[in-house]
Amino acid sequence: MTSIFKDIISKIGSGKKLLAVLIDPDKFDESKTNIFIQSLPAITTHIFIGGSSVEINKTQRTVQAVKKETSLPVILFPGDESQIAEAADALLFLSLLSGRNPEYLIGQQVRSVKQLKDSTLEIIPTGYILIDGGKECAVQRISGTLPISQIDVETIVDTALAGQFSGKQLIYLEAGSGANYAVSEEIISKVKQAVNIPLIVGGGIKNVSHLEAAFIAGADMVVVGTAFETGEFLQSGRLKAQYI
Ligand code: 1GP
Repeated sequence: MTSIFKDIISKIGSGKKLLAVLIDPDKFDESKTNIFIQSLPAITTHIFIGGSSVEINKTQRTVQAVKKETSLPVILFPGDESQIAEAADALLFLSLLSGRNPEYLIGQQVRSVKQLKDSTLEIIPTGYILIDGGKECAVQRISGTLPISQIDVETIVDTALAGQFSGKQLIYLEAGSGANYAVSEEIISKVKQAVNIPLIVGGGIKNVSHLEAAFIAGADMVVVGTAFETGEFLQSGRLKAQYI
């Protein structure tokens, strides 16, 4: 199989934009996997699976159910080391760079090695940056770290660049699942200008206009979770331009 990361680079290189739909296993009804997958818009390019805290083995069951119904790449977006499922295609190996809690910078990562060292999962080092989305989110609560204020654009840009300099292959700007407001276009645009690795943006993207604004500002991939769970995204109309 082609490397998921190389495929992302190649698609971005040819001017495409990517949409990842996030499934939180704890909120997902496996018996409705087929209906959920069929309902996804044609611009969906990836499925992310993960949550801040997921019941043991639920991630594995969700990955298996989803893989049966789609050929889209399935990428783990784990809240912790228990959410590693071999049946997925790749894993975002996240470091929470906005925080100063060693457990989420390197602790969970070291403990996951026993499971990952013989794994066939493609591991993609990802700099994960939590940005204030207007309310306390699960990442903030569980990691015990504070998000960076949206006003502090310079710190966000420097954090993203520090991630790139440390060898991360992706930067993920996260406003938190169900955020009141998404990462601003100014932040997306300034981070995009600063880094030369793919930029993922997620949290609080509720409709097609938010998605389009993030794409135009410079996001290479946008992640949408809650608005697919509620159906809000699908009712929000069509994209104005062709992105894929
Ligand atoms: C959260 O970025 C994702 O980790 C998606 O957020 O649920 O708000 O779409 P939403």
